[in-house]
Amino acid sequence: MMAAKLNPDKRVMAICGDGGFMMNSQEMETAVREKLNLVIVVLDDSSYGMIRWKQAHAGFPDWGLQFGNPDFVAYANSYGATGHRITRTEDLVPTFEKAFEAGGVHLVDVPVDYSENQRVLIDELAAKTCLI
Ligand SMILES: Cc1ncc(C[n+]2csc(CCOP(=O)(O)OP(=O)(O)O)c2C)c(N)n1
Repeated sequence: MMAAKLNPDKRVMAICGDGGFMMNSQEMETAVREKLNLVIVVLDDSSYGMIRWKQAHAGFPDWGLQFGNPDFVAYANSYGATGHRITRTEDLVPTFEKAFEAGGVHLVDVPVDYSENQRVLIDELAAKTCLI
């Protein structure tokens, strides 16, 4: 929010996990009141995803790391911001473009799928960095 405040002519995007976002989401009121130009991306997996994934990788039971979310589009709209939901990958960039062009505070709800984490972040990364 401060980046947007200090740089009103630049495109500012906040990329948040759904868990982290919901710990401070009431600050959308400030962003709207301050008339900021800000695009908030919420990576929506209804979990503390990285913790869940790391714990699974370490062999711990999967417990207490999933939660329900509000309807993020309705939630953003209720603050006077503009909510968007991505349902197709090809809509992602055009939605960002439209949000930046419109100005004001936008929330973009982006469902994410961690099922490829093992392949991308462990197997392929290790191979590319000669760790195996
Ligand atoms: C106020 C506060 N409480 C708890 C934590 C511990 N913590 C660090 S990351 C995390 C989970 C974040 O989940 P999310 O934002 O959904 O990110 P994901 O890993 O799913 O992308 C938590 C609970 C924290 N950093 N701050």
